[in-house]
Amino acid sequence: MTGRTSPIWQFRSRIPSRPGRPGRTGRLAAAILLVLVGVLAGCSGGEDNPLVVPGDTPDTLAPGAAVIELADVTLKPRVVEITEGGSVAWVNRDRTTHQLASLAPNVFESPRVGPGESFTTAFTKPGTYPYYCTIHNEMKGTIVVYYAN
Ligand SMILES: [Cu+2]
Repeated sequence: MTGRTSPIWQFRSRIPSRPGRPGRTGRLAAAILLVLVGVLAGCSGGEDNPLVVPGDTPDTLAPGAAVIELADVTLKPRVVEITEGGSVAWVNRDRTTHQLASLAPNVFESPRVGPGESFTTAFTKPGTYPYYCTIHNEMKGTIVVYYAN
């Protein structure tokens, strides 16, 4: 196995080796990486949320409120993270009307939100909530609600 055959190896090889034992450290890194790749491959697919990578949790607590701008028939941002009990406000800065609804039934559904209007709702239960615009189905976003502690 040489560094030229694997782009992944080349990436890992940039991590500084301990002086005097460069070869061993490199092999260890490659072995760990192979295990990680295997684990990640095994997790792909299924009902897992592709937007949340295991271990990829924020260092700081997510805010209790988020604001999403509706502009140019897009959601800005598409993914927001809040804590349980927090709220999300959609502010329509577009020239057209939008209506937001959770993909799962009965989580939330806004009335029609016209230009200059906004809609706010609270999320009391931790979870991942995909949603879309019922008028422009290509507008898709996700609300991630974390436990408060
Ligand atoms: Cu829309």
